[in-house]
Amino acid sequence: MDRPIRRALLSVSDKTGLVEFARALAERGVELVSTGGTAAALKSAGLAVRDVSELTGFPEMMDGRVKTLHPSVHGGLLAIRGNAEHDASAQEHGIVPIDLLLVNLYPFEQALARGAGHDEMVENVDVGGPAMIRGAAKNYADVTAIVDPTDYPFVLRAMDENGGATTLSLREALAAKAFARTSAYDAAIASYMARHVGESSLSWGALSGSMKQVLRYGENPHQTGSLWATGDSRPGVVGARQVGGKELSYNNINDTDAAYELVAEFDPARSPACVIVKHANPCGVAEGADLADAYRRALACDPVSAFGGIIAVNGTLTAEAAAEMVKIFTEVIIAPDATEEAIRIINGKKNLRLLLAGAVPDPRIGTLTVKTVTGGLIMQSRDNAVVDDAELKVVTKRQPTESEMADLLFGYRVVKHVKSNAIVYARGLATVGIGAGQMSRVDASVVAVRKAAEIAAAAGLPESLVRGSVVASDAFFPFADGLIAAADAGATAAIQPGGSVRDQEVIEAADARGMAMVFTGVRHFRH
Ligand code: 93A
Repeated sequence: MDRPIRRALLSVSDKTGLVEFARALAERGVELVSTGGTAAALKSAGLAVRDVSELTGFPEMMDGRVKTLHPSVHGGLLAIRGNAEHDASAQEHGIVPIDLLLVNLYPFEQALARGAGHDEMVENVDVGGPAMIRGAAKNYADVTAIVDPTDYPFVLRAMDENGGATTLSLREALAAKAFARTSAYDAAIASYMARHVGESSLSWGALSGSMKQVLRYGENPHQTGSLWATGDSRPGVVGARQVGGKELSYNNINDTDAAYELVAEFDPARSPACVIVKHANPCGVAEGADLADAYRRALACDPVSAFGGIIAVNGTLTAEAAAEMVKIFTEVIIAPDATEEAIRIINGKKNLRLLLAGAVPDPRIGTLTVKTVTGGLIMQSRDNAVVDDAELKVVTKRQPTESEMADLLFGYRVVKHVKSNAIVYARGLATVGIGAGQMSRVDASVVAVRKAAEIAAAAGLPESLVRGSVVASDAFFPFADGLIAAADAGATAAIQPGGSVRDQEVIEAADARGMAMVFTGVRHFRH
């Protein structure tokens, strides 16, 4: 049986929403116990609250370094309710149960972000807070541990629906979150200390780097993360100036990099272009009359996936483009530059980050890429092959028309930046279907065609935009089936590296369907 919450210990540095939550607990008959600053905030709001020193019998001491580190607190959190031995110990030592713990920690990450000095960083290492969080989370069978103000309503609702108690499933979920929080917190401290003692530079043969930033976490909240600057001075996400929004996450950086590398394939002097990326893959790419037009056209490829995406453009962000972009939720926009008016529009969205990279990188420059493997790492020069430099060969009876050729080159620029196996359908210098990361090339095509059909249906178009498009493949079609699937879907021309032992079969299949096909001789695997 879940026991009603009778006593809560509140100890928070970030006091947002504290008073309202504490009042809601008090109204539900919960006794409030608090540390110094938190208790003061509650008392000044007129709430009855006991100081934690009443529980411990010790004053808060040593500049607050020792406030809650006491058996009265940890016994109250950790005692297993209904366990005879635990109950007896509690009885003997006058320890009262604490049923709910609300803690948020000394703001170590914020101190780091504002460049606080070392002494201040050390003072911002919270000891008592994580200990209590861990204790409460370990004892989730009986104790509710809250580390995030956004969870207040869930806790109150559960109490209201459950006779003043929370449910086991909620406590369990909150415990998982609590451990993720202390883990990320410790990771930030560990990375900071490593840097402090000089472990902030790495060198792997030709590549060396220095730590630029400890990230809140890695790809997932239980992973640590950090950002490193290397000798690669090409304009991009690492060197960019951020002019709005909160700190970038690991995934934001990864996705923004993918978006900017792809948009850099489009020469700004030749055409305004826009890329929208989700999960490191483009979900819409287009050239346009201007950046606003390019954005609208890129968005049309897959407006559903674009939600929460990353946008990259290859020219100075205009107010008109910015005004289009803020219409849906976007995580990051990266551009070489932006007008004052565009910056003002972007800054109107509190959490939207704008990165100004100064210029677009030259896609032909060859730097290194690195990937770790168990026991080591693999390194390679980056894929700096550009389709304009390739020796293109038309292998079919029919030559591509001028507009097919433009779309083929467009599609090949894009497919280079899509995870393999990759298939891209393009039409009118915009993507109309993208199939990414499939183990079979035919499946990549199926995904792209299905996506295009869904988009056409949602937009009320009479037929899929793949009909009359061209298809780009990041590697050769090993058999004719992939090409036939594209032809059946309505593609009129294809571009691919060629080089399969069955090339002849594939060419004959294209000829039989009146398709034009171009070989590039350059493969663009990307994993
Ligand atoms: O300095 S501590 O590591 N020692 C403690 O015993 C302790 N107990 C709670 N930090 C401690 N806390 C932290 O104090 C909490 O994690 C919270 O961030 C902060 C709340 O302090 P106050 O209520 O005085 O504002």
